[in-house]
Amino acid sequence: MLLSLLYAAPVAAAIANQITVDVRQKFQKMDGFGASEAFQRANQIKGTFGPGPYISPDNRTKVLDWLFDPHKGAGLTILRNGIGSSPNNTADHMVSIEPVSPGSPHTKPHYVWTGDDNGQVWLSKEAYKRGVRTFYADAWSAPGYMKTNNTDDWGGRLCGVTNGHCETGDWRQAFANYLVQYLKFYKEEGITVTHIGHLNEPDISVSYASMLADGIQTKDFLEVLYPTLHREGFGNVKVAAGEATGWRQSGDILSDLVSTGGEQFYDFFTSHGYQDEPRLPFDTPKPVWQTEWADLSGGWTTDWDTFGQDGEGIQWANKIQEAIVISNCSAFLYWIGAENSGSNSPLIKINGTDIEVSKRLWGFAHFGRYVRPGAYRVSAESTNGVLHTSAYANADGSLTVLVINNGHYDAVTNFAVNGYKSFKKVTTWLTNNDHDITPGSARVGGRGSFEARIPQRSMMSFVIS
Ligand SMILES: *[C@@H]1O[C@H](CO)[C@@H](O)[C@H](O)[C@H]1NC(C)=O
Ligand SMILES: *[C@@H]1O[C@H](CO)[C@@H](O)[C@H](O)[C@H]1NC(C)=O
Ligand SMILES: *[C@@H]1O[C@H](CO)[C@@H](O)[C@H](O)[C@H]1NC(C)=O
Ligand SMILES: *[C@@H]1O[C@H](CO)[C@@H](O)[C@H](O)[C@H]1NC(C)=O
Ligand SMILES: CC(=O)N[C@H]1CO[C@H](CO)[C@@H](O)[C@@H]1O
Repeated sequence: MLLSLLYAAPVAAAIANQITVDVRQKFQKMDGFGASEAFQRANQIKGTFGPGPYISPDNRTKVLDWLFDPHKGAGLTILRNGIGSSPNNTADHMVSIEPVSPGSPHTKPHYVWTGDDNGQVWLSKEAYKRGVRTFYADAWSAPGYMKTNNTDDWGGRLCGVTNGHCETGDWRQAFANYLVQYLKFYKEEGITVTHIGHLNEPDISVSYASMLADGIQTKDFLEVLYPTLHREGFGNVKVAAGEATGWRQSGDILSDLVSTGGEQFYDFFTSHGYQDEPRLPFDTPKPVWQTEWADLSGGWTTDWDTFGQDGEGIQWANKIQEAIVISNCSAFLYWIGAENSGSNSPLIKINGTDIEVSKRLWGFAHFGRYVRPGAYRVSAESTNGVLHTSAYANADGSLTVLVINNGHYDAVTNFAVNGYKSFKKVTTWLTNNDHDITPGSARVGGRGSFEARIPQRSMMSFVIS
C-alpha cells in the first residue's frame, strides 16, 4: 500500500500552488506575435520557388492557416516583410523596386513594380484574410549604389551618414524617398504597411543583403526618413530603430541614438535575440519588439520537450514569455514562418509536397490566439518557482492567464483574480508532448477564483470572459 502510494503519478498535492492576477496593475500594451517570409520564402509557400515538386493547394491553405488563423493555427498578427535591395531575384535575393542606379542621388529614380514583391504581396493578402493587420516592412540594406561598398551584400554604409563618404554624394534623401515609394506601392495593392525599418542587423557584415550602422549613423538616416514620412502622408507609419543581432548590440545603438538626439526620430525599438538574449528592459519609454530569433543550428525537430534542446517547443514558449515579462517586449517574432529547411529556422517545414508543423508553432499559438493586439499585460505572480506565468487584459474584455509548468510534476493550482468582473467560466488550452492546444475547462470557485491541474512540462492558457 505504502509502496504504491510512493510510486503513484507525481503530483505536488502537498504544495499549495497559488497564482494571483491583478488586473488593476497594468504594464505594456501588446502589439502581437509574428514571423517573416523574406528572401522569397513567401514563394515557397506559394509554390513557385525552386525546381519543385510544389506544395498542393490544400497544403498551402493549411500552412497559411497554421500561421495566421486564430482558430486553426497560431493566430500570428504581425508579418515582417523584406524590402528588397538586390538588382535581381537570383538565388533567394529580394529584388529592389529600383534595381538600376539613376546615377546620382539627385536624378529622378526609375521605380519598377510588378505587384509581386518577392511573393510578399500575395502573402500579405492571405495573411490579411486571416486577420493580420500589422505589416512590418524591413529593408535588409539600401541598394548597392547608395552605399559605400557599391553592393547590397557585405555591409558597407549608407552614403551620407557619418563616416559614409561616397563619390556619388549623399543618398539619405533618395533612400528615404525609396522607402516611401515602397509604402505607396503597397497602398495601391490594398495593404497598409503599419511599421517600417530601414535595415537589418546593422552590427554585422554578411554575404547577403546587409548594411552597417551604429547609433549615430542610425540617427543620421532617421532624421531624414522621419520628416519625409510625415511630409508624404505616411506619418502614421511607425519607424523602427535598433534591429541588431542581440540585446547588448541593440542596447549600444540605443545609447548612441539617444545621446545624439535621435529619440524623436523613431517610434519603436527593435532587437533580435541571437547574439545576446533578451534579459532586461531597454532604457526607452517606447514599445520594444523582439523582431527576429530562431534556433538556426539544431536539426529540424517537431518536439515539445524531449532532450531539452533549443529547437523544442517548451523552450520557445519560455523565451516568448520571458521576453514579455522580463524584457518588456510588446511583440515577439520568430525568424521564418514556413520554408524548406532542415534546421529549426522555420516554425513549419515545407519539403516538396510535404509539410510538417513544429511544436514551436503551438507554443506561439498560446500567445497569438489569446493575447490579441491592444491587450495590456497585467500583474501575475506565482508562489511556485517552476510555474512561470503572465496575464493579459484583452481589448474585447477577456482576460488571459498563461502558465508554463517547467516542473516535472503536475501542479494543482489555485488562481485568484483581483480587479476583474465576476465570472462563471474559464476555458483552458493545453500543449505538451501529447497535446496541441487542446481545449478544456477549469473549476470555477467563489469570489474570482478558479482551480486547475497543470500537467508537468506543459503550457496552459486560461481564458476568462
Ligand atoms: C543578379 O545580381 C547579382 C548581384 O546580386 C549579380 O552578381 C548577377 O550578375 C545578376 N544576374 C543577372 C542575371 O543579372
Ligand atoms: C515598458 O514599455 C512601455 C512601452 O511599451 C514603457 O512605457 C514602459 O516604461 C516600459 N517599462 C519598463 C520597465 O521599461
Ligand atoms: C525532403 O524529402 C526528401 C525526400 O523524401 C528527403 O530525402 C529529404 O531529406 C527531405 N529534406 C528535409 C530537409 O527534410
Ligand atoms: C500534404 O502534406 C502531407 C504531410 O506532409 C502529405 O502527406 C500529403 O501527401 C500532402 N498532400 C499533397 C496533395 O501533396
Ligand atoms: C565590394 C566591396 O567593396 N565590398 C566591401 C563592402 O564593405 C565591407 C565592409 O563593410 C567589406 O568587407 C567588403 O569587402
